[in-house]
Amino acid sequence: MANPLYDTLFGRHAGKSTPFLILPDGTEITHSAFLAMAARIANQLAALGLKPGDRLAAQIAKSPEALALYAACAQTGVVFLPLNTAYTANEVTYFIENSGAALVVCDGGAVEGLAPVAKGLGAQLATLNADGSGSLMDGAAGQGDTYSTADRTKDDLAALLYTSGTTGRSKGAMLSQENLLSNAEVLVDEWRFTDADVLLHCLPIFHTHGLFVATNVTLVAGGAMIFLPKFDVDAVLHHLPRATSMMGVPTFYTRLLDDPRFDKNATQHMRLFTSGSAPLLAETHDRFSARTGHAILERYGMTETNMNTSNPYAGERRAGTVGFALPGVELKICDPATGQEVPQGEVGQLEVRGANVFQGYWQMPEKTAEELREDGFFITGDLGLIDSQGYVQIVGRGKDLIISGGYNIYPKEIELVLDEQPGVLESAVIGVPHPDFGETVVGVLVAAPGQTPDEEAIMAAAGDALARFKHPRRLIVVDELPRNTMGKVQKNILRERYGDLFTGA
Ligand code: MCA
Ligand code: AMP
Repeated sequence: MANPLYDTLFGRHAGKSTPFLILPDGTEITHSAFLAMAARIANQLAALGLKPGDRLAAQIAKSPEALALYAACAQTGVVFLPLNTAYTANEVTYFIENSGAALVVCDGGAVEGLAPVAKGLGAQLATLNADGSGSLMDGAAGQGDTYSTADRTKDDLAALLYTSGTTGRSKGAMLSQENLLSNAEVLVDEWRFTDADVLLHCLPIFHTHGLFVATNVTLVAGGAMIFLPKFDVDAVLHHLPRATSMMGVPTFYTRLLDDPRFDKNATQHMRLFTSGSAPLLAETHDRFSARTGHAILERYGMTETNMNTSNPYAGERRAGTVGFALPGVELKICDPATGQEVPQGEVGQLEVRGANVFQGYWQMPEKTAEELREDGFFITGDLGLIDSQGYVQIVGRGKDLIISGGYNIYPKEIELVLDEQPGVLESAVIGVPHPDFGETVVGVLVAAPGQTPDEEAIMAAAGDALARFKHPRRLIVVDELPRNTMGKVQKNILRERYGDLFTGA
């Protein structure tokens, strides 16, 4: 029986008493204890009737048990569908319905909202709380410590990760075992991870960065993770001495640089800091080098593709660039209109192909065909160029997307909510520079004739519909939106007009 994902990430550590997770209070969970916990959950999933290929939607806090649930899905062949804990019940309803999840695992506090939803959609519900308690673990406690791993191939689906779209509806990116494994193995080599590594893990585990890049890389290498529930400057400074490496979004690094305790002394033992999910300002890269002597290694990826490019481990890690295509990844810069490659050095849209590229969007063949070419190249929607030394630079986005603190926010989704509000004729949502989050959300509204939009009521309505991190940080009422001759809203003009709302520049 074979199961490439389970065998490579987890099975290989069977019987090892080496530490895998180091918790904030110093408690250690060994590789074998973690595998036993995962097997108990796997048995429980089987007892609940889950079969290979079924989807399991999980909106749960970061905990060792939550990570063991991911391992249990790999072992049982169940497709793991992790969800941002900030999503509202409204948002989660869509994911359960669209994925046809067989089981929803949520925090006990969310049961009231989600139980009727799950019932209505024919899904079972189990709970897993931040402290590891709940009905899932109650059931697992009575189960055996070993599980007969489900037979799977590298082409079978391992995970479904939802990513929003410019149309406002999220799409489930289907990731196969091969997509995840090939990328983790390449990154281990490129970034020289070994079993001596201790990764300071403070990213959430419901997105590619924290779940696949950080966790899978550590698992392939056989190292350990200091597993913090979330990013917090004091906690990072406290645990840094035991770490060898850290992965983060730019906000982590700007927040650390704002603290004078984060200096050469605190970081001299570190082997590697990586950054991604959002552009790292060259200025942040330079301040980091000056303060610590470390050059942050910036890389570039997407939910649909895992990681595509990386600055070199040994060569120059160049500020403002995302480095070179990873081994096994082909990257082209193309004219968005024709799909033809543009001459070297010119700006175009990035397209990528490789074993890292996803299988398509769950039950959305038309969307898949729009973004995944027949020859296997994926159209990223990012604009960039390749400089004279081969470094890839991301210079902008062809897609209407805001990245706030590493979370992607699609303006369309917010505009749909704002447009529905009483007193609002129409809206345009833009991202503007923000000193902490990189970018933040601003809603520009046009009032319906003779009416005055009630900003408080609008924000309350947004609260029910949208996760907190998507809420506009400012609403601005204008007489009309700037439009081009085709009638399209000129967001670039709005971004210019309101660009210094939060930076005061
Ligand atoms: C929290 N809030 C946010 C964000 N996070 N608002 C906007 N953007 C955010 N990212 C809200 C909170 O709900 C709170 O609202 C208020 O902002 C202040 O919270 P604060 O305590 O400052 O936030 P935090 O809890 O410290 O979180 C900030 C964070 C976190 C640490 C930067 O957002 C984070 O861990 N981001 C990492 C995201 C990530 O992993 N992305 C990878 C995606 P209120 O005060 O009103 O309650 S994967 C990806 O993009 C691709 C594949 C790739 O290349 O990696
Ligand atoms: P997601 O939808 O969460 O997968 O986000 C992927 C998007 O994040 C990419 O298409 C880019 O726009 C952006 N991104 C990720 N890493 C970087 C980076 N290092 N620099 C600039 N943008 C990035």
